[in-house]
Amino acid sequence: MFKYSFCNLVWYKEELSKSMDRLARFGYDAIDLYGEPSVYNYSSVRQNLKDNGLAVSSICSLYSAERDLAHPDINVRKAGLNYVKSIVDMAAEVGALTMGVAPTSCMKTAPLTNLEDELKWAVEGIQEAADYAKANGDGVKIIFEPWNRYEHYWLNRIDQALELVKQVGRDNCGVMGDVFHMNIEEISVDGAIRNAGEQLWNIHLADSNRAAPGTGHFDFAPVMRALKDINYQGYVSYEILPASADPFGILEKGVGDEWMDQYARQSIEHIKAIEKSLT
Ligand code: LER
Ligand code: MN
Repeated sequence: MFKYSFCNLVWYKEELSKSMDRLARFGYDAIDLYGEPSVYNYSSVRQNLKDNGLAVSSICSLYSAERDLAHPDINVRKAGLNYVKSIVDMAAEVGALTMGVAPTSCMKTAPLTNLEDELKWAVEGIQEAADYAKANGDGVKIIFEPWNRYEHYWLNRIDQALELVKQVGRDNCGVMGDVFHMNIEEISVDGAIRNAGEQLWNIHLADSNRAAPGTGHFDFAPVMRALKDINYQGYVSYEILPASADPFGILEKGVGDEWMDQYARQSIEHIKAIEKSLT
C-alpha cells in the first residue's frame, strides 16, 4: 500500500491548520511543506501535524534567483547555501524525511557564465549542504528533482539526477521525480522510475495540465505499476499548480475554488483507484 502526501504550495496563502484538516479529511498520510521557513511557527506546525495525524513527507524548497548555488557571484552562492541550511533546520524541526536541493534557481534557462563552472559550483554547494544535513538534519535526506526545460537549463531528466548523485558522492543524496516534468522530458516516464529504482526517494504527481490527476490526459497506470515493481518506499505526493510560466508568481494571487477540496479529493481518489487495480 502506498503512503500519500500533498504539497501545500498551491495553498500558499491558506492557514496551515485548514490545509492539514483538508488532507486528514481526504485520507492523506502526510504533507509536503513548501520551503519558506519564515512563514512557519514550528511548534504550531508540530501541533497541527499531531492534531491531524499527518507526517511531513518532504520540504519543497523554493529556489528563487537569489538562492542560486551555481551563480557566478559568490555572495549569491552563499545566500543559496544559507537558504539550504535553513531548510535543513526546518526539516529537523518538523521531522521531514526528505528535502529538495536544486543545483540552480528555478526558471533559470541558461547559464550566466560557462556551464562547467556552474556545475562545479553546484556540486560544491550541494556537498556542503549534504554534510550540514548529515550533522544537523535529524536524518533528513536530500533529493534532486529534475525540472522541465522551461524551469531549468540542465537538470531535466532522472538520468541526469542520478549522475549528479554520483558526482556529489554523499550517501544522504538521492533523486525525486515529478511526472509533470517527466511527461515533457523523459523518453518513458515509467522507464525512468525503473531506472532510478531504490534511489528514488520522493515523487510528485500531477496530470498533463499540472492539475489534479484525472483532469488531463496523462496515463498514471504505468507509473503506479513501476512504483510497485521497484518496491517504492517513499510517499506518493501531489504537486498541482495552475497553468503559468511562473509556477510561484501565480500563487501570490491565490487560486480558484476547485484547487482546494475538489482537487485534493480527486487527486487521491483517482490514484487510489489505479492502485487497487494493480495485481
Ligand atoms: C517543485 O517541486 C517543482 O516541481 C518545480 O516545478 C517548481 O515549480
Ligand atoms: Mn515538483
